[in-house]
Amino acid sequence: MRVVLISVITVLVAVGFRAQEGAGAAGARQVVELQMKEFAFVPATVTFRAGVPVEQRLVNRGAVEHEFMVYDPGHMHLAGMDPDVMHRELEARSYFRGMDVRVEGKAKMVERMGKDLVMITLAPGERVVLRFTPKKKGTFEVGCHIPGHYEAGMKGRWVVR
Ligand SMILES: [Cu+2]
Repeated sequence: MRVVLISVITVLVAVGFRAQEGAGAAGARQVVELQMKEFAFVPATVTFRAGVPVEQRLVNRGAVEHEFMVYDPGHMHLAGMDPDVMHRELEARSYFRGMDVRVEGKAKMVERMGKDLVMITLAPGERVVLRFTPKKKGTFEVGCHIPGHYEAGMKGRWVVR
């Protein structure tokens, strides 16, 4: 059992995460902290294993508010796009569509479309925990679309293997 656990931890640490053994029969879970600041997501790439429950901590360590959205950017050119058009596009392309995402903690805003998580806005110092199990595999984008932030480099990669 110890050898198996160490192997799991080694794999998850290798892709940039701390892993903790879940309580009870649930088994492994992926614990990730994603920080937001001016103007970046840290780390710039987060990688998940599909099918393994995630505990994602999202923290705003900046001095201004920031948004967290995850979506399939496709071939869209987001820079310069009309903000309302872009927001609707990103809602439709949200990674979390059709998923059950729990958000715990105080956030300035948690936006859902129906039951689907679309966006989380955090004021400086706020932190939340998201719990979900990723299913769709691929490479997606994390972005903050408060005017000027994305253009200043506030985006990251969200990889599910
Ligand atoms: Cu931002």
